[in-house]
Amino acid sequence: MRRGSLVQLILVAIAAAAAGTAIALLPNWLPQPASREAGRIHFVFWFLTGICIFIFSIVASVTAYAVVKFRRKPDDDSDGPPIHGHTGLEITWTAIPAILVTAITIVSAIVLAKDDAAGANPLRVNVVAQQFAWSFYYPAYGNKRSGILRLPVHRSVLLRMTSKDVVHSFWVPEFSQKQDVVPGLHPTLHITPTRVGTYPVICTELCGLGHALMRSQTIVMTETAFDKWAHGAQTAAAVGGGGSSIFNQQGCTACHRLAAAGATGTIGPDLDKLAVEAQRAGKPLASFVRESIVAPNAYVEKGYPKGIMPQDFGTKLSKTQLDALVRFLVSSAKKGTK
Ligand code: HEC
Ligand SMILES: [Cu+2]
Repeated sequence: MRRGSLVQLILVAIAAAAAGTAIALLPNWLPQPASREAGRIHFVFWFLTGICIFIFSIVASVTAYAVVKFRRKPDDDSDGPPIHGHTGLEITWTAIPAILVTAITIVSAIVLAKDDAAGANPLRVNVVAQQFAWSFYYPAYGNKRSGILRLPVHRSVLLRMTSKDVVHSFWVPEFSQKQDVVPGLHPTLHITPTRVGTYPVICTELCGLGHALMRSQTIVMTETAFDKWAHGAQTAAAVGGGGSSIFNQQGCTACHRLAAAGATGTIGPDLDKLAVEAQRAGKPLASFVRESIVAPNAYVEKGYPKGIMPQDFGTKLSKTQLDALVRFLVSSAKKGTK
């Protein structure tokens, strides 16, 4: 190859590498990582992307060079010269990919092993998925239940997952890990949050009519704030809890708007308008509220999908809890209409 051709080849390769790097870096492809594990996964991602840009620049430059340099002349119908391989070239294009693939394997294996190492004393949280809601239980705090995944920052957390019905999949984009939740299996996922903040919890497995609505939140808090929440909530649960705290703990807030509980959900009907809704259903307020919780399908509010509201509150809540909840909703509805 002549010197000038080599320079052209290198120039095209540099241009291709620059274009590849711009496409990789300019759009914000990935969310800012919020866990130690996500940081490592992002490292693997960029390691791979770097290798891809390198390979791309070689392929693009050789292709462009060949297309321009060896273009057929308009009146040239002859065959090209026969070529019988090139041992040096073949060794090179086998050895380089082999080295790269081995490097990817080693880096990925190290990251997988590190990400799975939960340490001796992780905070255990049981994650329960069901059509179409997430519940989180804290065995270390009297099996405290929450509709929101609250985690202390910088603490190793081990999530153990259960599905009550079909296959769901747990995903927090900022944690970079996805875990399928298959009925009958109890997969675990290890997370060490590194950033205080609120991030979405998303179901990423098509699981039925309400799949798109199967969302919650994870709130990463300081150790002190988490302790306060965990212990405070436990006491409330121990005494049966007021209607407002039951409303929060049971995850009603994720789907309903209710000023009295500071809830802003939009998946289900606005519970600040309960009095009007009961009237429309033609039922007394208290029995309408009770029926809506215990048997949501008995009356389905117009414009809202059937079967999204969990069907098992009737069995999950104790009688005292249910009474408190109904009292709370009825009294806030009455206040709302005054
Ligand atoms: C996954 C979302 C979701 C959750 C969680 C949820 N709901 Fe609902 N809820 C709905 C939807 C959707 C409807 C409307 C369809 C229906 O009536 O089944 C509804 C209806 C209702 C109604 C009847 C309102 C009306 O105007 O008809 C009441 C009352 C109610 N929910 C209370 C609660 C309470 C209390 C909780 C917590 C214990 C709760 N919901 C949890 C989605 C949810
Ligand atoms: Cu789901």
